[in-house]
Amino acid sequence: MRAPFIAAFAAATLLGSFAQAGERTVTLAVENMFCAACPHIVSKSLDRIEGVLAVAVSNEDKTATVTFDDARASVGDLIKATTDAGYPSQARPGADG
Ligand SMILES: [Cu+2]
Repeated sequence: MRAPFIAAFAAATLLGSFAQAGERTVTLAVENMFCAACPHIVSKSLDRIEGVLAVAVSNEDKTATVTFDDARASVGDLIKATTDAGYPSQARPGADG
């Protein structure tokens, strides 16, 4: 009777790790944001990426905080999107994790 118990435990553990693996938030330091329209452009460029769940751009801090599904998008994808839109960015030290 031990095997079913172990299988159920393993399944629960697996589900738990899946739930944690998917969603990830990173803060990007964004260059070239000089006017009120810039944050919208940066935000749009990130929103377009498949797997991006939420974007919050701060014109004051010159940052973009992005929540994304790390099975469908990577930090590199985010950086490429803002850079292609004219706003080079990089992951904030220590924020990548
Ligand atoms: Cu602008």
